Amino acid sequence: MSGEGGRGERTLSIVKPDGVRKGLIGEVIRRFEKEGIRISAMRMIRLTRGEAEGFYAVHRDRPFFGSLTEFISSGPVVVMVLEGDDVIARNRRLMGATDPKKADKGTIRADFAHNVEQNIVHGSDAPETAETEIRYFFSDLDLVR
Ligand code: DAT
Ligand code: MG
Repeated sequence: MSGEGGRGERTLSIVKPDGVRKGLIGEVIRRFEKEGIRISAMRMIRLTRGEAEGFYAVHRDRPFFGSLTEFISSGPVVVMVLEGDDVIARNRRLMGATDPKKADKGTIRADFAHNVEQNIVHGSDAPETAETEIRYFFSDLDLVR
């Protein structure tokens, strides 16, 4: 599948431990379905600290890395592959800004996030990172065609 925009674009979504704890798995999925975003793979897992550090390796040198990886490994998460036209940007719009105080009204983070760290959902930010992140959790055999 091409990493370019348009048809068949895909992205990784995660309902983070706070989203699972708050009972928001269904709410997040409902928002995807309402937008016509297709889910082509989905699994519930609990990341080890090491797996969380691998996933967030790009943020290794940030001051919040320790706290972020502790949080993301603090409970089960739901990892999903989303597919559709322009789905990377569409998912980012549904999520809202990283900091819920700056997120647009009606976005997942504005509606439910506690703060900049406990912000309910993850979404890939570009085609290259989407492919890397999908590979971190899923093989081709996991993806519904
Ligand atoms: P996003 O999740 O919107 O792509 P990001 O890639 O910049 O945001 O950061 C990844 C995660 O790291 C983010 O969801 C929560 C955490 N994070 C980012 N900035 C932070 C900060 N200033 N303080 C604490 N955690 C932060
Ligand atoms: Mg990011």
